[in-house]
Amino acid sequence: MKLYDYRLAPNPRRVRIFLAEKKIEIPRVEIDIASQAHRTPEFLALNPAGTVPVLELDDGTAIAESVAICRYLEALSPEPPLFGSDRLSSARIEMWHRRVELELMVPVQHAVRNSHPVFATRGHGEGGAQSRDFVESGRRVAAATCDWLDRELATRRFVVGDAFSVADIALLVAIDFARLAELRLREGRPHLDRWYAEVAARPSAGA
Ligand SMILES: N[C@@H](CCC(=O)N[C@@H](CS)C(=O)NCC(=O)O)C(=O)O
Repeated sequence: MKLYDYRLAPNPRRVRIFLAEKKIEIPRVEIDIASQAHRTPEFLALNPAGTVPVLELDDGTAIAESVAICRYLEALSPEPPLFGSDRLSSARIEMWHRRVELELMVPVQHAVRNSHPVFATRGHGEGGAQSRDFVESGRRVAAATCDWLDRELATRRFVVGDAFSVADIALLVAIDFARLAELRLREGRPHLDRWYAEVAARPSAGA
């Protein structure tokens, strides 16, 4: 197997952290998005969506989408379980993972894409212009979600109970990525901050 990766991007980081938690080591191929390496015919043949991460299996099969890749790795190497260990924990992890993705990662991505200079011509406005509306709504939704998570994390160690899971990975990556939009999501949220300190100190966080 090998992972098509980009060091600076959030979605490949989710897979790198997942691999590190599983203690799986595989070769990485750096796809430099900044120089359009994800737009070459070779890469588009692998993933027509033109996005990283992509996991390429030994028989040449390509799996895109970070969660699909993590699901494959979980089936390949079930320990430690990061998608839950029984039907209730699996359902709760799925619930929170989706909330973190839809209510935090997506708005954070909207804010970054419409404010960071790297995306100057790839915003959500007319002709790829950056849109202040997307920045404002992204910031508002991300802040509201983090208020919610702060209240939740007052009652437990990780996003779901006492076990680190794929939902924690998504939350860590979203919070770090938000800094590109000048969003300091831990500020004024003591429980989220306490959670962050523990999760960011795991060796996998540097993967
Ligand atoms: N839903 C996909 C999103 C993949 C994605 O958007 N990847 C970004 C990097 S984080 C990318 O490749 N962007 C290419 C571009 O901006 O053109 C996943 O979870 O893997």
